[in-house]
Amino acid sequence: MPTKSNPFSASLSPFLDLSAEVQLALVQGQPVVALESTIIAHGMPYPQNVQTALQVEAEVRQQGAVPATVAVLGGRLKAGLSATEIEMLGQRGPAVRKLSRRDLAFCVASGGWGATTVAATMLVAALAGIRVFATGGIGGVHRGAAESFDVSADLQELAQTPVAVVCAGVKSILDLRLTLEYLETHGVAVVGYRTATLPAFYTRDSAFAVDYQLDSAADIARVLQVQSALGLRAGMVVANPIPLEHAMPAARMEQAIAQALQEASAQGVLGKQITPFLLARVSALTGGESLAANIQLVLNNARLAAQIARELPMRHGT
Ligand code: PSU
Ligand code: MN
Repeated sequence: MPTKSNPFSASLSPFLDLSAEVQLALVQGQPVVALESTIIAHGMPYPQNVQTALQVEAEVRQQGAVPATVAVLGGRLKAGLSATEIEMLGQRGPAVRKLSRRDLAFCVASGGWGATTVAATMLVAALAGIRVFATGGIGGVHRGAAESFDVSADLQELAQTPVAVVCAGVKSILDLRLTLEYLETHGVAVVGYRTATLPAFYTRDSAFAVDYQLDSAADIARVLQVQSALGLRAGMVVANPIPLEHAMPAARMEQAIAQALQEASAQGVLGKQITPFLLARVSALTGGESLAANIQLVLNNARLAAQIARELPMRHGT
C-alpha cells in the first residue's frame, strides 16, 4: 500500500521503490533522468557494463540532474539503484532476465530479478513521473521483418508512454526505413538533435531524414511540455549523433553487422535473444572498437538527456 505519510508516493505504484535520492529530487521538482538496465546486463560485457553504468550516472550528475537507473530487484520495480546493485546486475549479466512490457508483471509476481529494456524502462519512468530517459540505441523493426515479424516492443511503448528517449539513433542491425515508417504510423516523432538526418548509432548519418531538427535542449523540452499539455501521451525519439571523434567507418560496421546477421540466422537465434546476440557479435567482430564507441555515445546521450530534464518545469507532469 502507498504510505500515507508521504503525499507524493500516494500517486505511485505500490510495486515501485524510488531511491531516496530520486524520491527527493522528484518531490522537490529537480531534474531526473531515467536509465535502462538491459544495456548493463545484456548489452555490454562485464566489467565494462558496470563501469559504463556508473560513468553514465556520474555524467548525469555532472550536468545537474539525478540519475534513476531502472531494474527489477527481488520483485520490486526500482527507479534509482545503488552502486552495489548496479555491480550485482552487471556481474549476473545475461543470467538476469531481459524484461520488456509483457515480462514486468511476471518478474514482480515471482519476486525475480530483471533488467529493463527501453520499453519497460519507459513504463517505470512514467510511473515514477520521470519524463526523460537516456540510452544507447532503441529496439526497432529488424531487417527481414516482413518475414519474421520482429518489431521491438520499444516502438509500441513509444507510441503510448510519455517519456522522451535520448538515443544515438537506430542501430543498423535494424531496418532504419521500416523503423521510421512504424514510428510514423504510431504517432512518434523522431527529433534530430543538431542534425537533419537520422544517426545510425556508430555513425552520425544515414540515408534517412528525421522529422524535426531541434538545436537546443530548451527547444526539445518546450515540445515535450506542449505534448503533455495536449494530452498526447506519446513518447519521443531524440536522436543524438555519436561525437565525431568516436564515430566508426560505416563500411566496416556494415560488414560486421552483415556477418553477425548471417551467424544469427545460421544458429537459429530467435526472439528476445537476437538483439543481445547481434550486439555481442558486432563487438567481437570489430575487436571491441564498437564497444568503445558504444560507451562514448551513451555518455553523450546522458549529457543531453540531463540538459533536457533541466529545461523542464518543476514537478513536470506529475
Ligand atoms: N540496442 C543497443 N543496445 C542495447 C539494446 C538495443 O544498441 O542494449 C537493448 C535495449 O534495452 C532495447 C532492447 O530496449 O535491446 C531491445 O530488444 P528487442 O530488440 O528484443 O526488443
Ligand atoms: Mn524482437
